Amino acid sequence: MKRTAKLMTGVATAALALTTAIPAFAAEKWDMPMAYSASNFHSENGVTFAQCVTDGTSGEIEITVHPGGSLFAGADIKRAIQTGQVQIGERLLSGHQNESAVFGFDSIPFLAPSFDDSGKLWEAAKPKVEAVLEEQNLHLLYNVPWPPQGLYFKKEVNSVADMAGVKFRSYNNTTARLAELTGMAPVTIEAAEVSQAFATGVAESMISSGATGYDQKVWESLTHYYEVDAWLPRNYVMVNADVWSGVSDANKEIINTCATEAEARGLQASKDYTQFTYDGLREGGMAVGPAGEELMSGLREVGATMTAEWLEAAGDDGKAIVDDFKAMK
Ligand code: PCA
Repeated sequence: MKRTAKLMTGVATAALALTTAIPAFAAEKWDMPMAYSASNFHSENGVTFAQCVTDGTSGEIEITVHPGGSLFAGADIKRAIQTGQVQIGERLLSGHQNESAVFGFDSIPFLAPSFDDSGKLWEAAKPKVEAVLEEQNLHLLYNVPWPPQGLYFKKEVNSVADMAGVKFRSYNNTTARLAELTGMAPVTIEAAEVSQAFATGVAESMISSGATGYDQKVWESLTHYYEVDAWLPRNYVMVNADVWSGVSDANKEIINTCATEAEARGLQASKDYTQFTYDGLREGGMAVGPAGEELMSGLREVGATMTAEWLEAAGDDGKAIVDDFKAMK
């Protein structure tokens, strides 16, 4: 009897709390798919951004993050936002160079291999990228670079010749092309699936950041990480343009503030994560260090070919991005 009374009190309190919590407006719920694991710094940053929007708009816009490709796989996220299946989401735009070569500006080998250069390159590319996104019904909120890209193997590699025949996991056109030009066999695999791919032997190598290798515990299958600093690709958080135009000016301002904060916080996390994850790979048992001179010079040759190919594909826009970037240096 006593127990029932206690229970009823609990229910009554909960009901009361519910009534007072119901806001006077119709709250909008936005789903935000993200491709990378929940523990990845981009995903953690996205969760903080989502909370900032939910809090800042007093729940008028409530964003729920779905990390790890759980709602849409990486390759499908952009289309899901464009077509309004979701309101917002994050995607690596260089995965869509088939739509516009401009999206590949952040994956050109050795053009902007440091955080500093990558920031300048983004400044140069921003108007062009935003223009393409606008045509695709997308509004960019913020973007964050991955740490510099290096090579993972399950053997010692000292030259491009040592890469021949290796099964190579790619994540965009650039990485697939790199594989082709170095005699490797590319296979496209989402970051969330790489540990499985390495464990089963579907792939035995990749180019990526220390972050993705660390998140995916690749030391369980791989042995070597070579710092190459090839490029710093970016993740972009985009909102459907129709959804965005329906947002009140006050809420747009709040979201923009949250986005500016997320961009700065994400950049810092990316920088901090670089060394942290190299240390983590080492603790996992991998050999981590700079690529040797012979390997680097071979990669630079391949990089020159890839740069020429990108400039050809991206035409005047591509040339303008590279020229503007070089003028900033
Ligand atoms: N991680 C992502 C993209 C770049 C990176 O560092 C990946 O490997 O898919």
